[in-house]
Amino acid sequence: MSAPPYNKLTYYTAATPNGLKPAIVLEELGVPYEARAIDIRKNEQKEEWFLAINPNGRIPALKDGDDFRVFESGAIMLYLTDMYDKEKKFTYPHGSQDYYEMMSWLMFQMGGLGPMQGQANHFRAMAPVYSAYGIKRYLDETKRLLGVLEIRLSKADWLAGDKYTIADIASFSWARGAPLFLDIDISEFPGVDRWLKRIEERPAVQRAKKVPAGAAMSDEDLKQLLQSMKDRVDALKGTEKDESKP
Ligand SMILES: N[C@@H](CCC(=O)N[C@@H](CS)C(=O)NCC(=O)O)C(=O)O
Repeated sequence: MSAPPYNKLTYYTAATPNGLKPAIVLEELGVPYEARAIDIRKNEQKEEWFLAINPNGRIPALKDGDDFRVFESGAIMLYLTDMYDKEKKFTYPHGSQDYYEMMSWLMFQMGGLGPMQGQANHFRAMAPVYSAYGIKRYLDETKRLLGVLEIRLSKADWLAGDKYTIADIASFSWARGAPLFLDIDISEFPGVDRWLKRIEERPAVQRAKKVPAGAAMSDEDLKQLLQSMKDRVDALKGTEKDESKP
């Protein structure tokens, strides 16, 4: 079999922070791709056909051609830049110092900001119980990680080197949700705030926010939905109620 790329991209996604990351890369690169919406509320990501593409049963995932798959959003971003960013507009040459700096920030997001902020979102807006401990633990950790971004972004425009790369795209996709999901006052992180605005205004980012078609919500609608979710969790405060139990 010939080696990739196969120039036939199918992107399996939903309107979530992890889904947004490769969608931005696809839109920035301007490569043709088909977006296939996965309904995670109906657990489509756990169906057998999808597990053959991502054994972890989560979005996002990518196919290039009929038989080649990549899963994990960080791996998908690396695949896309390796194969479809020949001019290295959003990455650096393999082996360079900048490349490893970019990789370090990418791993920081994949292993830190994403999982911690994801848990904070869960305890704050999705949990079947009210857990003051869970909310505080993950909210504090999310703020600490935003503080790590701030150390860099208070004195530089971009996370790695002197240009916008997949490292910025990865952390942007999560950090932008911190005020909406967690009521974090982003003005406490002024460098992060400036960087978020710098990325948000890019046309490719605006297009990526609408991928997959029909699934994405406006920030205003999302805000309202999240408030109702947080109100439900707040109503459990001071009770022993566990809504996961019949
Ligand atoms: N480390 C994975 C995380 C993927 C992930 O957590 N995806 C979420 C949406 S953002 C999902 O599919 N949730 C549904 C589920 O857990 O079944 C990545 O970066 O691709």
